[in-house]
Amino acid sequence: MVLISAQPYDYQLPVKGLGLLIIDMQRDFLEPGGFGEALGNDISYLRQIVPTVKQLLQTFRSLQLPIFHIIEGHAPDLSDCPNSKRQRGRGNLKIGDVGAMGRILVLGEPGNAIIPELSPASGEFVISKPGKGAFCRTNLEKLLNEQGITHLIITGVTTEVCVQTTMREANDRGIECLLVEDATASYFPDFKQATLEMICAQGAIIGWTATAAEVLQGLRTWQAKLTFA
Ligand code: TIU
Repeated sequence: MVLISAQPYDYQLPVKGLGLLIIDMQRDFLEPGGFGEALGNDISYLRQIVPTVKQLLQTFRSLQLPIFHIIEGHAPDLSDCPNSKRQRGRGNLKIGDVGAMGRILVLGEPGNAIIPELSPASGEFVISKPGKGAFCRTNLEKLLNEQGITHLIITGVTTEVCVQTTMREANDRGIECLLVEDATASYFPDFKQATLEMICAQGAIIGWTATAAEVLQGLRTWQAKLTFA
C-alpha cells in the first residue's frame, strides 16, 4: 500500500487508475486582457502556481500516467453560453467581446489557450467545458471511465470556482480526489484557504488535500514499489 501524507488523513494511491487533472490554466484567467481581468480580478495570484503545476505535469508524463487538461470556453456563436453567464460581472468586456487576446472566453481564440508553459503534449486529453464544473455538458465522465480512472490528483484555477465544482462532481461519481494545495490558486487567497479546509472537513467529505512535495514523495514510493514488484 502506498500512501500520500495528506489532510485530513493519508490518501491511498491505487496500483492503477490514477490520473492528473489540470483545470483551466488558460491565458484567459492568468494573463492581462482575459476573462479573469475583465471580471475585475487581480490576476497576479494565479501565476504563482505555474512552476508547481508544471512539476506535477512533468512527473505524470515521466510516469506515463494519463493527463487531462480542462479548458473553459464557448463556441464562437455562444450557443453554449447561457445569457445569465454572459451578463455576470458587469465589466466593460463580456464573454464573446473582442479583448487584447481575441474574443473573451471563446474556444480557439489566443486568450483561450492553455498557457505555453503547460501546453498539452500529444496523447494527453484536452476537454473543453462551457460551465464551471468539468463534468457538465462534457464527455469527461465517459473518458475517465474508458481510461479506468478511479483516483484524480487535481490542480488548476480557480480554487473555489471551477476547481471546487469539478472536485465535487468527481467525488459524487465515486472518484477519490486529492487537491494539491500549492498547485491551485484563487483571485481571493481567503477563499482558497476556506475551500481547502471545507473539502477535507468531516473526514474528507469531498476529498483530500496535500502539498505538491507530499504528492511527489508518494509518487516516488509508488514508482519504486511498482518497479520492484
Ligand atoms: N472567475 C473565477 O474565479 N473563475 C472562473 O470563472 N472560472 C474558473 O474557475 N476556471
